[in-house]
Amino acid sequence: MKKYEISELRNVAIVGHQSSGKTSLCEAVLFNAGVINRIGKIEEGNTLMDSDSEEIKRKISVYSNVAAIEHNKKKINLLDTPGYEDFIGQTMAALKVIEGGIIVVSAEHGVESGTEKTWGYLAKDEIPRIVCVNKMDKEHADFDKCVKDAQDTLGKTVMPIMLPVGQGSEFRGVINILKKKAYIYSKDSKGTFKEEDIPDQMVDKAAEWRQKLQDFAAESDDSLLEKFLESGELTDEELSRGLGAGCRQGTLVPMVVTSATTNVGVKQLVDMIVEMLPSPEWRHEIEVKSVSSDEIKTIKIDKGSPVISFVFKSLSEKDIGDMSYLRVFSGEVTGSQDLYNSNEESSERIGQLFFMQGKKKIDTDSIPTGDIGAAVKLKTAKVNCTLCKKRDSFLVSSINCPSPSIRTGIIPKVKGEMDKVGMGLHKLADEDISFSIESNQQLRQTILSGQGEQHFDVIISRLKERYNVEVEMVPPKVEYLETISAAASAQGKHKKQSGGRGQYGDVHLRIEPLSRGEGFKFVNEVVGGNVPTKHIPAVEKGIIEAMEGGVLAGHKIVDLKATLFDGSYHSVDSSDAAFKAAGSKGFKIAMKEAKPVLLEPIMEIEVFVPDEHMGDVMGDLSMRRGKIMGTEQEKGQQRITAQVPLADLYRYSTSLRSMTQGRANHSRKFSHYETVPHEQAQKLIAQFKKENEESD
Ligand SMILES: Nc1nc2c(ncn2[C@@H]2O[C@H](COP(=O)(O)OP(=O)(O)OP(=O)(O)O)[C@@H](O)[C@H]2O)c(=O)[nH]1
Ligand SMILES: [Mg+2]
Repeated sequence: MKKYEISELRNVAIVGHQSSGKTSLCEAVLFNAGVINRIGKIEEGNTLMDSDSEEIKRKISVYSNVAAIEHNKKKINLLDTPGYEDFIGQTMAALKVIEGGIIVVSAEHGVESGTEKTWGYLAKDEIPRIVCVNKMDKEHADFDKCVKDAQDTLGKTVMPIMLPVGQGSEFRGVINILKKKAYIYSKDSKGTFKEEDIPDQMVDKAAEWRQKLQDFAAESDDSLLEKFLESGELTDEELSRGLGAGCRQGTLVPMVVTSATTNVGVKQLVDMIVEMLPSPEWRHEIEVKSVSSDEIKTIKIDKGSPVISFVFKSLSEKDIGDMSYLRVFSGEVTGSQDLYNSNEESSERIGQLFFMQGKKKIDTDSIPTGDIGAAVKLKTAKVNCTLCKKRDSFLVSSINCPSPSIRTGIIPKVKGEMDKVGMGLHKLADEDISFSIESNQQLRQTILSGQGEQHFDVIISRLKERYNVEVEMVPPKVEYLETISAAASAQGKHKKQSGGRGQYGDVHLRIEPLSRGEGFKFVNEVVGGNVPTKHIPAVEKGIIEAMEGGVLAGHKIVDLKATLFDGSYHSVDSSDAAFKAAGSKGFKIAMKEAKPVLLEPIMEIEVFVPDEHMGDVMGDLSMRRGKIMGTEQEKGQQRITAQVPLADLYRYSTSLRSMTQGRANHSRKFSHYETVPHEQAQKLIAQFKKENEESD
């Protein structure tokens, strides 16, 4: 593949709601550009972008994949992203390395939750974008509704630049409003078309939009405004220039229309990518941090600037090797170059380099400024690492990925394979920044935190395929605690006489509740040396050890004060060990009398939900024993704050998504511990007893 100057490049992410046709659209674009010689189908599992076994099995995109086309002397790197929120980590990685976005909308469904979310991500970074109304050939396709929907929910900046000729099975071409021409496609999905005059019934509509676009273009550029006021008309070239500038400044979001599977309108979409979306120079500069000084520097996006390349994806597979996908922000990455991984603080020798067409590798001796490629067999490069010259040691900021919102416990199907599972998971985590692993010693459970059920399914499937271990998902255990709700006193006497020196320790102690979070306090009130001072720390140690496993369900005991107020000793048989045992014993007896209770973790959650789903979400929260702390209107939706027991939040993300068609989301953080209500506690205690009996 030819190498392109920075001004000739376009890095574009294809984003949008699940199943809107992103991958199919890429397939048509790649076919028209001659990269592939037949149009693959999702149903047949033979598309270039969804070529991974997980994607073929599920018939959805799971990874962000890259492929490039050459069009009108420009190179377009397409990044096809998954629409399912479960794979948001992949989408966010793609958004880190592009300067333009195509938001694909289904012509049948209009703006959906995934449309709004991806629009939000692009808008936040002010990334120029185009809205593409796809599936125009579907029976219920409704272009006018899509325009209205987009203008109402995304904003008036969205304006059609193409109009459909026909709708549903009649959809056969597109009208370019700027050029005042119609392009009528062949019916064989080959993407060939004839230029024609705008059909009579569409002339007025096209003129109406052209007028609006003209007004907009004139307003966005002073020199055009002057011309417009003078002559009342802009040339095609002037109009296109004004609209392109508007798109790059974010004041205009052009809307185009396609059918990916029948390959209609796709050529005009690609024309618009080249004309409207910017080259990588658009960023002008990139902010980096120096590893040594934490100082922030801005580096000009330029061939002559220091090398700054960023790993946004890594893949380790038998058939293609260990690949690190690189976006070169400045300078140039060349084969046999010595670079430095600033995150891992280690040297990297660059070897073979490639441009990627899905999983197909095309050799290159360098990746120029602004371009995207991949390096093979880097030693330490993981997703989010910056590769640059050692003297620079720059760090590019990390991919902005939402923190994992759902958890599951996992256990190996074959006992004793936990180490193998752990190793596999850590390797997968090098490639996927959107999940985390926690080995909880206290609970004796490995807990995965991720983005959704499908995300877990893919991780588990990968573990089996790559590392040959099978695991099962189990509900994550909750870290309960125990405490007391009343004061109690007890004697603990440890006395043994078994030939030779005996053991003797005797203590009287009192325990009293403390407030939540106060932990443990030990007070010595012994008078007259009834417990010799040197053995008192042993008594405290005995109590602390006994607090490790509570009397109700074996959980750690917290929040109490223990006072040692009396005891007795034996001049020969008393020892630290005997007093420690006495301390433990006395404590356990007192515990039973002190009305022990279970404590459970309470999470503070924030739920963002559209007004119409508010009732369902509130009802569900109260079923989950949630206490609503407040609700307020924020950015056109409701923000609910609530305190909910962690035990009742299992699968919350999944049920929230299904209750709201994916339009709500939540975040959570630990708040405090609270007493478990009596009925619930009895169930937990019974369950603990049963598990104990089973393991005996
Ligand atoms: N009729 C029709 N079907 C389409 C069109 N585009 C896509 N489809 C179908 O819609 C389904 C989803 O298409 P994909 O290309 O996988 O959609 P996607 O947006 O990539 O999906 P995810 O990546 O999983 O979010 C498949 O069954 C496609 O064949 C279109 O323009 N017309
Ligand atoms: Mg897809």
